[in-house]
Amino acid sequence: MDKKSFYITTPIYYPSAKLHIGHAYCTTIADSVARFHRLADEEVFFLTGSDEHGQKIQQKAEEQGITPIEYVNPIVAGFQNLWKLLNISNDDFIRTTEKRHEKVVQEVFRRIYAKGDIYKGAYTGLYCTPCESYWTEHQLDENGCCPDCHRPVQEVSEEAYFFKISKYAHRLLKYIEENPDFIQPVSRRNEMINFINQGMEDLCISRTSFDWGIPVPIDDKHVIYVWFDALTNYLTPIGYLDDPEKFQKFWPANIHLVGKEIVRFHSIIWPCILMALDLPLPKQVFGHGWLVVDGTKMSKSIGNVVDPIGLIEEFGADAIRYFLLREINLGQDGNFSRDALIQRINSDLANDLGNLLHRTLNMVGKFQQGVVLAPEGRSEIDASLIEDAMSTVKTFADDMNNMKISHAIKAVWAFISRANKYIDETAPWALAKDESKKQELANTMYNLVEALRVISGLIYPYMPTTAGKLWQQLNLPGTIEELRLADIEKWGGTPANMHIGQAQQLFPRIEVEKVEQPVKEAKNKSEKQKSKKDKQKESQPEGEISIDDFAKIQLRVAKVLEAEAVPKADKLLKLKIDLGDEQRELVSGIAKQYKPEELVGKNVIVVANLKAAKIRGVVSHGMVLAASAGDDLKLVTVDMPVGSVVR
Ligand code: ME8
Repeated sequence: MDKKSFYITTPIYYPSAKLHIGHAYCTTIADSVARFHRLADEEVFFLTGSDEHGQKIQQKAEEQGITPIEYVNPIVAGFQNLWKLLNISNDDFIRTTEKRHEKVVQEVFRRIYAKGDIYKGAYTGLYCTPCESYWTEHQLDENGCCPDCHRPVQEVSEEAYFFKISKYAHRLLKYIEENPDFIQPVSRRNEMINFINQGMEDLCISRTSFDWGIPVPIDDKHVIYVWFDALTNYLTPIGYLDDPEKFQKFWPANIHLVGKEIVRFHSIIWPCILMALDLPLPKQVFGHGWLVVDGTKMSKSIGNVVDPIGLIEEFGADAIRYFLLREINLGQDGNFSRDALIQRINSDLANDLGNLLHRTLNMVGKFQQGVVLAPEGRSEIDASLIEDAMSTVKTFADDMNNMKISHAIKAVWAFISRANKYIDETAPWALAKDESKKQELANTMYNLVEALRVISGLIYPYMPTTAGKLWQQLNLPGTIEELRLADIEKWGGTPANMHIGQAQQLFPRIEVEKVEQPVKEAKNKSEKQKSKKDKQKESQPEGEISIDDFAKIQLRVAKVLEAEAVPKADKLLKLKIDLGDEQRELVSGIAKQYKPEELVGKNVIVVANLKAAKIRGVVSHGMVLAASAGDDLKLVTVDMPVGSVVR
């Protein structure tokens, strides 16, 4: 049976400046969607590229005394390099200056002209040079400027070719109304309906005032106006003119993913061009929001442009990809902040995911000499883990099919937390001490490795390199690229008697320089959460927390292995503790009440999932519980095995 096909595009970017993290955001979204559909065993075509013509490029080249192609070549090479560094899996990269594209644009012009939908006229209008857009009077902003960039527009008058967009307005409106998924999110759809209802004028599609463009095939005084040229890129690489079979497979496109400000071009002008060509319309135009820095859109003039290459070098591509996809609800604007990025790396990647892998590999190594033994039977806890895994795969697939990317990631991370909790609930270190619990231990180890196998597939669209590392460290057969959704929709794909691989750190924890840092972040976070809390307040008396709030705190029994004073801090002791499956260091303010030697061997209770902080140069990873009254203070001790969960 033929595979289902899936065609996704990003916009083609202007080589007028270096790309910033906002552009990387758009391409990363498309990449995660393309990778998901490959995982779902579909035949995917993922296109990105560069939009190289137009007056602005010509002007910049002239300013530098070089030709336009000399100007764009190194910039476009920079785009391609960035996509490589970011692990973008595009199947083609289209440059609008390529011959293959010129041929298609000219043919599209010829066909529509032959049909009578392109005519020559005179254009007197308002033109925004930076946006390369014509506007009508009523579209301008309140200051009479460009409604997109708010810069002044110029009145221009010249001979030009026009495309009879007005002829298609009624058909387009009907199509939008009958196909609710065509323009997403809904807010953009409503905007477009309003736009069409205001009345559509024919579109000027040629210019004579510059020559950096594709010549109009019937009149070489004119070059084709950029949007007519740019939008047609979506037809070029899928064989519109030269490979009918390929074209049949991939057209209409499943998703044109674009920024919110260019939804209009994709959901109004582009469908009209397609209707004039008698081609079916794309299934969806999805308008994503902007990535802003401190609430402002990135711009060179403001000086808040974030360079993705520097970030990739510092934190790695997967961490950046994860942050962009997780942090921002697709369709809404989202804020980029270094602090938030570091917090995500530490809590979600190093802590949640890294710890799960590390703890699992450590325990299989320590308790079963590195061999994953065959499971037999299932406890209630096992069954609930498995049920959770399978429902997570389903949520993930549904969400990814519906472009709810951050929602899908949240579901995956909820499962990662669930698997970490499973370790606490089953307490394998205790099972390992009891010969009669050998099979129970084998089952637990199997389930953890199997959960990580499923997780590798679930994180693959977002963090392909990390997913591959996970796969390798588990030593699973084949490669992550060969894995298919169907393989993780069933529990039990990990072969029994498999030897696990070498454990290596996935994400080093990024040390927070100052202790104040987490305080500042916590403050920002608490401000953001304020309105949420306000809502909760209505149903929850002040000072009370819900059971869900309490469940966030992981309390565990730990044995103090070593204790020593922290230099130049008379209240602080540095403790080394054993949590059963790992050892850690933490700092505790108990030096006034306890001598170091009194503490060694004590079983204390520790907040195990407290965010790490640097205190007097020591990274403290957890907090010991103590009861205090005035100056009197006593550690909470308990006679239970190390690693036990306190609830
Ligand atoms: O518009 N956050 O090219 P472009 C999120 N050549 N997305 C952003 C962004 C930000 N801060 N800044 C830019 C063009 N983008 C045309 C497209 S398609 C046939 C022709 C996004 O390089 C922007 O929203 O100006 C747009 O989708 C894309 O980058 C390309 O912008």
